[in-house]
Amino acid sequence: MNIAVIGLQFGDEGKGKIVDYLAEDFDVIARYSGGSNAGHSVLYNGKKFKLHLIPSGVLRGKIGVLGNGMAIDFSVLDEEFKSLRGEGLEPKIKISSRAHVVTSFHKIMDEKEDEIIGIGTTRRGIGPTYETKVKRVGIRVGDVFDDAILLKRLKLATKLWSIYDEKEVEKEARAIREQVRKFKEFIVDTEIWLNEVIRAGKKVLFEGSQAALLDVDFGTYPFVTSSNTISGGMLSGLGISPRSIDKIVGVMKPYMTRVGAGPFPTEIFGKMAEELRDRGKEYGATTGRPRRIGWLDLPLLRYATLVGGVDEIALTKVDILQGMEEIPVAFEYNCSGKRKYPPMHIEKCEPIYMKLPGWKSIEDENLWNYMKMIERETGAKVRMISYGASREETMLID
Ligand code: 2SA
Ligand code: MG
Repeated sequence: MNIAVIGLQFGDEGKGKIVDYLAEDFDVIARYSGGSNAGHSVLYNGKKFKLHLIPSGVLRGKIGVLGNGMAIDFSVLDEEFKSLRGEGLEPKIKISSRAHVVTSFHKIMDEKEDEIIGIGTTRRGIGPTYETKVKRVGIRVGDVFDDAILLKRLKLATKLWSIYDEKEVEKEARAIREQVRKFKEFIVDTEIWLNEVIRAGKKVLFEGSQAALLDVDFGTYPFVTSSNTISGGMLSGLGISPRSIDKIVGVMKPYMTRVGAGPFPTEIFGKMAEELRDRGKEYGATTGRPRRIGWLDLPLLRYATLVGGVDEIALTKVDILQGMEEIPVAFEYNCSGKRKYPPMHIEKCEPIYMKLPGWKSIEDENLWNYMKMIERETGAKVRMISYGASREETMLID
């Protein structure tokens, strides 16, 4: 069985931990979208690792794939390698020759553009890298090994955005070459490698980054990331058949968080929000930004499980709400009539809340009723609950 793990909210649902937990049973962990905008926190041997590019399961000695759908910043990859090697871990990875390279010019553009657009991006150059990709002036990993192609693409991008002059283009080309060449031994046509591995019966875990509500097509556009983060993104982001994915697991928290700008109908402020932020350590793993906090939004959750084709749910961070008397949940929206699913423009909607009884422990019936409610509303089965950062604080449900 090959399974996929995706986020069902605005990111930071705990995908890193879930992937790490499941990784044991798999041979390969493959990422298909985003880049160093992602921050996956994983506890390993009592130490906390923040991974941005390398798939989480690699800590367990599995082979990690950085798929063609990714935007790769090799300076970040270098840092990540150094920190893992510092812990005596030698990451085994395969980097797609067709993934796009994030250059310093993409990062400059991200800063400049976000000042104007105001999405609140992570400023890691991800959006601009996908921009140059679809504009057909991007630099793929494999392009870096051809000097003429590399220079031509950089010059074109520079002309289009007038970021730097000719002299700087040469300097940038040298820097990119140097960074990417360090990883030469890991660069392959991952679409071929991965399909052959799948055909040979090896088990693959597909690791999502960001989340369904940040998907460029189905998220709260324009406040989204620039790639397809839902299950559909795996097919084009790795070059595999939909039939290679046997099961899709969605990860969610019993409350919600969001970093950056954009609509968040169930957002809360004040003391309660601060308390949950503290208890849940809700700060960006990449940027350290405090995350916005809100209650569970069922219209958005139903939508995310629907477009994500989610079969099973991993419910994380149940310990953070533990001890609360009542837990508010938005069951429907009121936006010129009641709605079960979100309309395109959710900022015009008023959430209609219900209060559910809180839980005092993992065994508490109220938690199990809450999970049944989620199953009823989404049609997906809750198969895992997580109640702490460590592996041991995870329960599988039959
Ligand atoms: P970008 O940089 O172009 O992808 O930003 C576009 C929007 O997507 C959001 N985004 C994220 N939201 C939550 N978590 C993310 N990863 C890091 C984390 C974020 C961090 O794990 O905490 O450290 O700040 C992530 N990556 C992108 C982003 O906030 C924009 O709203
Ligand atoms: Mg994160």
